[in-house]
Amino acid sequence: MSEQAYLDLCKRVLEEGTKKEDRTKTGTLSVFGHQMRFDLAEGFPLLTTKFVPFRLIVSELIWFIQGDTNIRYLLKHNNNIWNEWAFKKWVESDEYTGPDMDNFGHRANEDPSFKELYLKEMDKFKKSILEDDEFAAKYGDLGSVYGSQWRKWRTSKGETIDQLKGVIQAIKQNPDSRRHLITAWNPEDVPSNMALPPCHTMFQFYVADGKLSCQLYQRSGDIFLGVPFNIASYALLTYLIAKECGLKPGEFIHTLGDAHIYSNHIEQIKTQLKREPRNLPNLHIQDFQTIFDLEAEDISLENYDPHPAIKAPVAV
Ligand code: DHF
Ligand code: TMP
Repeated sequence: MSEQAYLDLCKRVLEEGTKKEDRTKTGTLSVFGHQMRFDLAEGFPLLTTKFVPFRLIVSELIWFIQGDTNIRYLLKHNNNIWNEWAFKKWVESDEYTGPDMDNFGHRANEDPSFKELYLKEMDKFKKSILEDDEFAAKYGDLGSVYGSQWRKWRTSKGETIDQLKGVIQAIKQNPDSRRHLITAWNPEDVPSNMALPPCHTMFQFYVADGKLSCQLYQRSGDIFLGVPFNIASYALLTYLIAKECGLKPGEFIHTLGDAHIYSNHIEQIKTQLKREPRNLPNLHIQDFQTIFDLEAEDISLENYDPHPAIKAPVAV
């Protein structure tokens, strides 16, 4: 059961992690440098020790694949995982005249009456993104995040590079190459030009024995919230590219830099660790020509039987 690699990471950080302050002022337990391996033949690596909302992972990945960086697409798919970072740009802008939303992440966790006010402002924000084209173009866009770097990397000559298309073509034409690499970390864009500098910074594909493997270097991993999504997202991307290239899925290797558990996620992780992992689900993908034509409805899971969801606040 390949979920064990994730549970081992949780245990390691609880046992060996160093107390470390962080940008969000939440506080973490952290280790530096950790590697997990998932054999994709064993099933799809979506955690079963808590419910992980697979449909959000699918719509986020399709958003990346299509080169989109505006949360409007996500909102249309009822996916709210990037809202806070767009909202932050809005409430910090000169045009915002509503109630003070300074430090909304922490205040919403601590003060119920502020939380109500915040949720109201957030609802207004979401409505404007969905209904007002001009507003959406200005405040829905997260900047040069993943979709933009994968599909439209800007060169010094003012041209763009489609890294994803290039790598898929290279896997088909020259599978043995050691250069099947995509990078999202553009030093020119960090930190001014993006909502959040990329966490999953670089990934590489590898073909051997008719199987496609992928290794990700993630500079920073929120073990309870982000990492389960990241594992499933890159596993899904590997399945999709393997299918397009006529290969079988091999391994997903997840290498983490600063791997941390936020101080307000410790109890949740302990609850999760008491649970018995179940069989992994299976992935079902409709036939397709290229991954660029895929829609969220083309991808589904079979036999996903997780333990109940566990809630936790996200550090903004
Ligand atoms: N910031 C931090 N501090 N941690 C993150 O994991 C993170 N991830 C980002 C953006 N910024 C981040 C993008 N990915 C959730 C999962 C992934 C994600 C953002 C948020 C999340 O909150 N997951 C909840 C369910 C959310 C829902 O159902 O809408 C979960 O319980 O998994
Ligand atoms: P940082 O930029 O200060 O490292 O903060 C980013 C936080 O978001 C950190 O806790 C890692 C987390 N994160 C993930 O774990 N996975 C993701 O995919 C994203 C976007 C963020």
